Amino acid sequence: MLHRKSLLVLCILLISQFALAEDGYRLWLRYDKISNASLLGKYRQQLAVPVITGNSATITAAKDELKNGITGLLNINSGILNSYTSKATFIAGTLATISNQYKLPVEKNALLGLGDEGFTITTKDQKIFIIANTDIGVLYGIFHFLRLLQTQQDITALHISTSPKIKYRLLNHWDNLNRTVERGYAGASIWDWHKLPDYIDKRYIDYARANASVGINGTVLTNVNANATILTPQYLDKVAALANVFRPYGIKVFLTARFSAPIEIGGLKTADPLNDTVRQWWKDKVKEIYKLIPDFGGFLVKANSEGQPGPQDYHRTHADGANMFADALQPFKGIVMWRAFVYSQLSNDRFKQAYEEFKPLDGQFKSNVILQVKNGPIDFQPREPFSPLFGAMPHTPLAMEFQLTQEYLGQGTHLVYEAPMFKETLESDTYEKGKGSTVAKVIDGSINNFSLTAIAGVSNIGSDINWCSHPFAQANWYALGRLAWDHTLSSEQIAKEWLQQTFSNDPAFVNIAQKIMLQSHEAMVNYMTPVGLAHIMYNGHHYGPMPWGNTLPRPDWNPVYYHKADAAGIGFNRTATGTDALSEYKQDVSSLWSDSNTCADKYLLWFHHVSWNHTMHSGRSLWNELCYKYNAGVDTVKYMQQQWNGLQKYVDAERFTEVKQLLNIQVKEATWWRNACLLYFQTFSKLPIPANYEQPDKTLEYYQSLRFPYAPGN
Ligand code: GCV
Repeated sequence: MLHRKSLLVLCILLISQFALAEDGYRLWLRYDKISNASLLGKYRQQLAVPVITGNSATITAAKDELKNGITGLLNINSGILNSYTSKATFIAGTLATISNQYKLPVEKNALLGLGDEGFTITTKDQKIFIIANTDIGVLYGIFHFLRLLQTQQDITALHISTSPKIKYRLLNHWDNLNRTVERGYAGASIWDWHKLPDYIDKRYIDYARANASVGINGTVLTNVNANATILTPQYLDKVAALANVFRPYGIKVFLTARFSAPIEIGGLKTADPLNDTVRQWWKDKVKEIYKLIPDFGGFLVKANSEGQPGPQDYHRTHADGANMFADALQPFKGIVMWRAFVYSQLSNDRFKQAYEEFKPLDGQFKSNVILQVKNGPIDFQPREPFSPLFGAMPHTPLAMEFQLTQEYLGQGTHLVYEAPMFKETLESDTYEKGKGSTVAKVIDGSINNFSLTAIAGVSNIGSDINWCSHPFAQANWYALGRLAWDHTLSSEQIAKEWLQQTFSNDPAFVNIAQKIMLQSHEAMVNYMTPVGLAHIMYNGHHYGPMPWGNTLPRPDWNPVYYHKADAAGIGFNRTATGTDALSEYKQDVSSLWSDSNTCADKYLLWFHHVSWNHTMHSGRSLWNELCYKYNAGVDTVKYMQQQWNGLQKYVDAERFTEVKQLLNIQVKEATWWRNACLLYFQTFSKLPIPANYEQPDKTLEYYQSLRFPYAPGN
């Protein structure tokens, strides 16, 4: 008897523990009850009689979301009505469905100007209206409204109108069909290809909700290092099942196309893009895809890069290759995202190669091709100057590719909020059409008048319960969506609203946690690659420092190629006396960076080989500046750790402890980066690390002896 009783108590304990589990699965869509009683009262009144008009899978999703939201946040059980009643306090729907039922609260033309995805949220006659031209606009409006509630905004007089600045707002998954994720640090791929199409994991729906909540409207399901199997009928059925789940949330699926697929799965002898049989093969394949997925988005292609096949295998150009896909997709309104991440070894500087290959092709791509360019010229380093292709291709739409997954940014263990890094690139001035021609304006199409615009984030999502492994890595997914919708939002605002929704609205928490986030990127640059260093990580898995790396067959895979440290100094001379990569930028940009005395410190070693005694803007010598920055990076992480530890009372035990443990690792790893790099560079500078800094407690040989054969994500 006693035994049964204690079993019962144990069960109740376990259940209540489970109910309180804060595993991060809910992301920023938590909808926990609002504790501020007066706000709760007002919100309840305003949502007493909610109406959502319309009738589609998307409107059902909008109703479900609002229902979920208000049940959780307001703890009320309002049924969502389908049509207008005079008692309605909240009305959402399309222009067409609302104008049938109620006098429009805003000018019709203003609404039409919001396009296919925009919406307005307006208060009139003490009622809140969410109106859009399409059902998906309504869903976006509902998510925006729920964000207002979750961040506890005043909703008494709302006048919001917004539409996305970028047309295609995408995640790029580097997910393989065997469920490994290239450069993924959050577990296995969320796509369970084996069980698809019959088994629909609940995660797929929550993934779609999360994306739609920040305006992400497309997903490339497969790795750019592509596998042709995804294009076989068996796998296309699986892709179609995912597309069916995502469609109500406005998310289109895209696939990566392996250039050699006609040979591998089509039995052809060639994949030459000018060969008629090959062209027909792709046309047939595309037709087959659209039959299954009528709103299929198109292809993302990595060609002639890092061993991937491509048009150059047949002495054709990237434009020939891209246009072959464009022709096949054009009848269905599909697009080709052709990646510009190429570095063929033929030139004297990897920095220059994408420009060298693509600039001459400007104007040669079909109108449904967009060139997808990484933010910097090399490869997602902690800090890069913007890619010189931005500003150099007036006749070709350019998409931005950011990397959310932290391949070079501390992988799964470092808290690094990436929005400041994204903003730094977006706000850089290319001077393409004079001052103010920012990268953001190049990619939103406004500089060259393109309507085909895109921004992509290499996904950091995996099967881990909290999706992204590090609780703060979710913020990078969130930020990508928010900035793709509106690149003028500030990093501060995005951090704040993410924290409020994900953790707590208490200003005592938000202010400090926001500071932690905002200093994290600069801290990481400092403890990894300060003053314009780049690409000094370990070979292969890219985990940890290896500035001494010099064993790979290609020079531009080796860290020593990038820093060029020697007895005279350090850095890569990319001025006219060096590789002249600077000349790929407009004169107004290159002149900012071409003189080592005036070049911004943060880019100095990107463009100059300078002596260890070079005087920096701080007045310190370069060597002392390196010591200063490396130490500042470590100190900031220690400070972040201290600040986080002070937040214990505001955060649930699970996530508090998780972040605390990860910050402990980050402090260790930042110290490792600092010590290994300074000790190595010291072998050239022959200068002491100033005594006021913590001295390395291990030898360079020790750091050089470390091996990580099983580092993840490779
Ligand atoms: C998908 C870097 C990464 C590769 C990645 C490549 C790319 O080189 O290390 O894993 O491959 O970029 O963006 O194509």
